[in-house]
Parts: sequence; C-alpha cells; structure tokens
Amino acid sequence: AAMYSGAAAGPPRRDFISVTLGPEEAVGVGGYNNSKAWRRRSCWRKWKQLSRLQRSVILLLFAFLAVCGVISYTSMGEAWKSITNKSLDDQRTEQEIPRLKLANPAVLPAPQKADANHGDYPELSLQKPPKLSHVRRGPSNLQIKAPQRDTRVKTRHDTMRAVEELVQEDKGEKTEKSIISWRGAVIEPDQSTEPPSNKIMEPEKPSSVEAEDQKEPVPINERQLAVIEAFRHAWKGYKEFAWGHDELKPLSKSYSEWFGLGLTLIDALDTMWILGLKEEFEEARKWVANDLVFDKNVDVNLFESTIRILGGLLSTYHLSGDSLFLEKAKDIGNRLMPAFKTPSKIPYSDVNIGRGTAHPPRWTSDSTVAEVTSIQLEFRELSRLTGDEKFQKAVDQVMKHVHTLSGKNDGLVPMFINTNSGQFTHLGVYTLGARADSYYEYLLKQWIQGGKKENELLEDYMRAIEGVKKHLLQRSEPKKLTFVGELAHGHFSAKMDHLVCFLPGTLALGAHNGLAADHMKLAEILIETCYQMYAQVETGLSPEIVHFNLHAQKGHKDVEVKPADRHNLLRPETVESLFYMYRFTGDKKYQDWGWEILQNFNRYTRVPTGGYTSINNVQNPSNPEPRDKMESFFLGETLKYMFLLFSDDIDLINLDKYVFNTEAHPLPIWVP
Ligand code: DMJ
Repeated sequence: AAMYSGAAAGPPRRDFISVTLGPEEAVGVGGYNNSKAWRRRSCWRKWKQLSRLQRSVILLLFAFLAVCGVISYTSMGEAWKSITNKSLDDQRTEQEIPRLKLANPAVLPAPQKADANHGDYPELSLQKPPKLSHVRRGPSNLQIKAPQRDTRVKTRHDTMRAVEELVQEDKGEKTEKSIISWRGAVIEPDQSTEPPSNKIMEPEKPSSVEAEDQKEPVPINERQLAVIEAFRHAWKGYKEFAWGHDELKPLSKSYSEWFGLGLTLIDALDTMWILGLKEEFEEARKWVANDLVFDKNVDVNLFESTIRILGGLLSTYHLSGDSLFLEKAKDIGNRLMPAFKTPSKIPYSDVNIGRGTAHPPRWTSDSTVAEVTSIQLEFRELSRLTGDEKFQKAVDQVMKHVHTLSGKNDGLVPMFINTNSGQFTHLGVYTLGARADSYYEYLLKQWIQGGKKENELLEDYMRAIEGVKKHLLQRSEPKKLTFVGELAHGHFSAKMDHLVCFLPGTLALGAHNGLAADHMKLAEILIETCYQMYAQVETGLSPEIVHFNLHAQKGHKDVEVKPADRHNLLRPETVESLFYMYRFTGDKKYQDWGWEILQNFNRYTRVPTGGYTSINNVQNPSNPEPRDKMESFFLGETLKYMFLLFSDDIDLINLDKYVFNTEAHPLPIWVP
C-alpha cells in the first residue's frame, strides 16, 4: 500500500511511506523475519530515514485523525443516548397502555377466560391499525375503484405513524379528549365526540365514479379459481333452469318463486363483478334492464327484499357506476316504504310492492326484531344517494325507538316487537341466532357506515356484547369450545344456530375499528367453535343448529346434532367470519378452514348438471339427502366471502371503505 502526497513544493516528487505488512501478506515476498526486536528496529530506521517535511506531514495527519476520532465519539454518544431514551419511552408506553385498559376492564367471564392456546392478544391491538404484512399491497385487477385516494393503501410507514400517535396520546399530549370509554370499549377520540348527524347531504356519486388510477392486477390464485369454477357451475344451473326466477331447483332442473323478482340473479350481481365474471355480469345486467319489474301485485318480505334486492342493487351501482342499478334501487326502495305506515312506526313484515300496502303476518301483529333493525344500512345509503331523507328517517326512527325500549337484558333484545304498541313481546328469550342475529350486526355496522359518530348505536352494541359475555357464553366438553348459547326465562340452553357464526366476524370488525381488544380475543375463540361445527360432523358441513355438550361423556364430541336440525342450507356465516379473521390477522389457518369447507360443499352439495343444493343430512356422507334448492345467498354471500377469504388483496373490498350488509353486499362507509 502506498500513500501519495502532493503537498511538497517545487518539482513534483514522490514520497513513499512504507507500511509493514502482516504475516499473511508478507508470505511469499522473500525472507521473512518477524521478531519484535526486528520490527521495532526496522520502523525506527525508516522513521529516521524520512525527511523533516515527511515527518511533519505524518505527525499532522495523526493529529488530524485524533481530532476526528474525538468529534465522532461525542456525536455517537448523543445518538446512543437518544436510542436508549427512545427504548425507555417505548417501554413506558407498553406499560401505560395496559393501565388504560385496566381502568375499563372488559374481561370475559371466568369460565371462558384465557384459553392458553390463544396466547395474549397484543395489548396495542385495541387501537392499532390492522396487521397488514400478509396482504398484497398491489392493486386489484378488477374494476372496483376505491373512493378515497389517501387511505387506499396502508404502508408500514402509516402503521408506524399510527403507533407513534398512540404513544403521543399516551404521553398525555392529547390528554382528556384522547380516549372515551364505555364499559370496556376504548374508542379513538375522533370516533366518539361529535353528535350524530342525521342530515342528508347532497346526492352522492357511486364510489367507483370517484375512481383513481388503474391499479396493477393482482393475480388470482388457485383457490380463488376454484371459487370461480364453483360459481360458474352454480350459475350454469341457474341460467339453464331458473333464469330470471328466484331460486334454482337443481335436481328437478326447475325453479321456485318467493317474490318473483329474480332473487338469485340480483343477489349474485356484485359477486360476479368481484369475481371478474364480465360476460355473466353483462348478461344479468340485460335482464335487470329489460325484465326486472317491481310493479307487481306481490307480497314481499321487507327485510329479505331490502337486504337482497335493495342491498344488491346499491352495491352493484357502487362497484360498476352504472346508474341503471341506482334507478332500480330507488324504485324498490320507494315501493317498500308503505311498510313503515304503522301506529308505532315499527314496520310491518310484508309489503305488496304493486299495490303499496303493507301488513304483518296473518297470525300476529308482531314483527321480528332482527328484521326491523337490519334494513338500516340500505335505506340510509339510499337517502345519501338520492338526497331524499325519507328513507333514512324511517329506519333511524326504528333504531332510536328500540334504543329506548325496556325489556332488554344487559343489552340483549327479545325476538319480537309489536307494530301497534312498539313494545317488545315474548320477553325473556335471548339469542344471537334466528330473529335477533343481525340486530347486533347492524348496530356496529351502522356506526361504522356513519363515520363512527352515532354513539347510541355504539353504546347498544357494546352493552349487548357485555350481555353476551355475561349470559350466553359457555364452554363445551371435551374440547372446551366457547360457544354462544341461548337464555330462555333464566334457563341456559346449549343450543347454537349456525347463524350465530356471523358473530366472530362482527367482533373482529369492531376490534379493527378501535373497540375493546378482548372482542378480538372472543372472535378468535368463537371462530374456532364455528369451524368445529363443521369439522366434527361426518360430511364436514355444519348443521343448521348444534347442541354443545356441557359435560364430558365417553365417546361424545362437543357437538351434538338433533335429527330435525341436521340440514345445511349452504349458509355463509362461518365463511364470512373466516374472511374477517383472515383479513385482520393474516393467519393462514382461516384460509385452510375455508378451503376445507369449499371442498365439502363440492363433495356433498354439488349437482353434476349445474347448481348446488342444500341438504337434509350432514351426518350421512353416503346420502346427504339433497333438498333440491339453491338459496340465493349461496351466490350472494357464501361464494363471495370464499373468494375474498382466499384473496391477499386488502383493496378487494377494502374494509376501511366498505361495510358489508347482512347479505354480503358492500356499501361505502360515509366520508365526511
Ligand atoms: C342471509 O339472508 C343473511 O345473511 C341473513 O342475515 C341471515 N340469513 C341468510 C344467510 O344465512
């Protein structure tokens, strides 16, 4: 090695400083004497041989290097100090957050608590942004266009920033306003302070119209392809044997009518859009344009036609931007309005959409609580889109009224409500299953839809989940599965409808939106139970209702099935919850469970000539007893949630922009 010095004056002259090489380098250079004395002597001799100038340069150089060393030592010290302080801050934050939680403990009742398998749910998760590492940040290859540019993709940077903000809050910089709590709920400040706004704004454009740049396509994976194949097979049967009718009867190659409004076709529109089935979508659109007529002397169920038809049309309008669907939505929305002309303003269950008359079922003046409280997302959105406030007013009034009613049990509602008196009837029976289920779902979802401002909805939701924990949770034997039972006049029943399996997904959605972290924990243990309702049954398909064993008995599983309950209607709830769980945790086991379920649908419910059928006996793999009916929600919900579950693209219906109605039709979250 040599160092060139050009510092000397006069004619250029090369001065060399020789550097003694270490042993390895010196090997092979010639004779080799590496004794200490020799090295010392040789160095000294060389130093002496240098000119004065050379010596001065070298000394100067050493002095310069020494100064640099001192400076860099001081600045590294500062940096080190700040790193150390930061990590202390971090530790402090971690310790203070649990303290915040302790102020509002939301603990599962003792028997359900702390299943070791599930570990600790990270404390920060109660307000932390979703885990996004598993999801593709790439765009979708579909035409779904996100409504808001700024929030479309959450980057790691965003995640870090959110955590930092949390730390800031925790340090007291936002002090009093930073967090409000409601019996275990911890809510982000901006979600909680403003009063609800009932004002209908200017008519809105569909979310897809406010489109942004085309995104790069995200490739569809094998499992998604299998869903597309299943959908096509189902559609083939519908198209050949039931086109334009409500439901396919795949075995008899015919159809059944419920409302006579092409229910399956409308329910499936947005699924086709999401799956990218353009041809099928176009063909169905033609039918909507030319053949869908609501001016018919026919009684329809308010709830069913709202969630399937109105919801389906609205979401298809948003995804496609095609005003045909909005026109049709307005038409059906207007025709359903007579249902609200009751003494109590609690709507009747049935409406004649041609005549404009409404009535309760023949045998009673009661309506079902779930039905009158699960039409809000759709009517509210219709008001927002049309600028006509009557739709929203009608359904908000129902919620406000139910909010004030007595007869609840720690937030749990009875199953019936009288359209004359406006009071709950048949008091004392509480379930999260049929007739009450989507009341709970829509409390949370309306709160999300409206921008997390309507505190009464949130209060009712939080109170209800506390009620579930207090009255309805139990653990089964032998696997100690936590399940949601029912309460009838003070007596606990270990019965759980498959319908209840919407709950893990809803709880996870709430936790994702900043609610109590223990909701996520409960979601995790409940989805395991819902999965077991499939896995413990001979066909791997869940029955409509199960009873859980509360006591260990030799040879008995957790799940018992009564002969009257062993049918499967191709329902979506478990797959729906699996989708939410996968989106929020990235845990692949949820995809695997969904995959098993899809395979079992293919094994036991697929009809070779086209379509899928509900079955009567999930316990008999050699003869599951086909029922000869394909429910519209199989295409509207079950296959859609399957497809989304298998996708790693969070922008394929981004859950920070859309909220699914109870029939899996995504509607936009309102942005101020
Ligand atoms: C669907 O119509 C909706 O999901 C509703 O909320 C419950 N029943 C069916 C699916 O099971």
